[in-house]
Amino acid sequence: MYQNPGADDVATGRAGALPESWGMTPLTVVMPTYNEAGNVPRMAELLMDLDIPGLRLLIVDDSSPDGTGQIAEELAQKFHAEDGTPRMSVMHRTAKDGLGRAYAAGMSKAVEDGARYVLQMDADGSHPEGKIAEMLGVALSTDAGLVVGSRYVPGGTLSDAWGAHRKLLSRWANAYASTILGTRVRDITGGFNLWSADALRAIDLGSVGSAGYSFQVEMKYAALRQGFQVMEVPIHFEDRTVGESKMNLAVQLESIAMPWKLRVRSRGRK
Ligand SMILES: Nc1nc2c(ncn2[C@@H]2O[C@H](COP(=O)(O)OP(=O)(O)OP(=O)(O)O)[C@@H](O)[C@H]2O)c(=O)[nH]1
Ligand SMILES: [Mg+2]
Repeated sequence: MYQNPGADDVATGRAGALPESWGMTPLTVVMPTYNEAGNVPRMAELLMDLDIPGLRLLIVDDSSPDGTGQIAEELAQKFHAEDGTPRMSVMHRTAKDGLGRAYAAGMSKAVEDGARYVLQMDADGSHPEGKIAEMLGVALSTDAGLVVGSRYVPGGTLSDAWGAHRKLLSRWANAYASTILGTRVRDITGGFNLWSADALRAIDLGSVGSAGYSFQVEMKYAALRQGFQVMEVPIHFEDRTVGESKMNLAVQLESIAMPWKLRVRSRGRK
């Protein structure tokens, strides 16, 4: 039986206990990085310290000028499973090619290598690693194809460091995409998502068009269109404290256009 975390655990984001066999489930965390040298060591330690022995970490680095890829390689030497196999690996890509493309490449590799579940996670500490056990527990106990770490279900919260303007913009962007697409996922723009390998195979990552942040919306819409059950688990979303944001105008414009593109495409298929 999956044990629900208590109210305190939900508030603090601490891990709920998973049955031993569930903790052995092959789960790969895919983490795209671009200039995250100040964050990657801490993230790797946090993930490896979780009581989830089946968890592996795949860093997808786009040749970060600050040496993130090399730092990650050195870290990867440190972490091994009991049978001696590596728990952490690094995929090196040649150029900065967008968060969406990095995710598509890393998630495909994770599924090819045998992951049963794949978790998307940013490297900047925004996503609570203490919620991973709960998300995996929900996936295993409900058979959902996608479990969203959600800022916008009851219990979900945003960093206090975000001013009212930024909070409103985030809410608005989320409402914009879900209204155009007619979906009921509360956090459709969020980037902390656990996928079953079956859902990822059905979606076909090679067919995903988003280069940047609209990847999150495109993927969730594809899961819904394929008929997969989607669950949402409340999370607290922290602000980045180390390093710089990679958000720029080009990816913002892509995010504005993408819901319309997806809508037109899906109507064409009806
Ligand atoms: N490999 C790769 N990773 C990227 C790219 N763009 C962003 N990332 C990573 O994707 C994750 C999310 O990017 P952020 O810059 O934190 O985006 P954000 O969360 O919208 O922005 P902040 O609120 O400023 O943190 C981070 O781990 C980045 O390092 C890219 O082009 N390639
Ligand atoms: Mg961030």
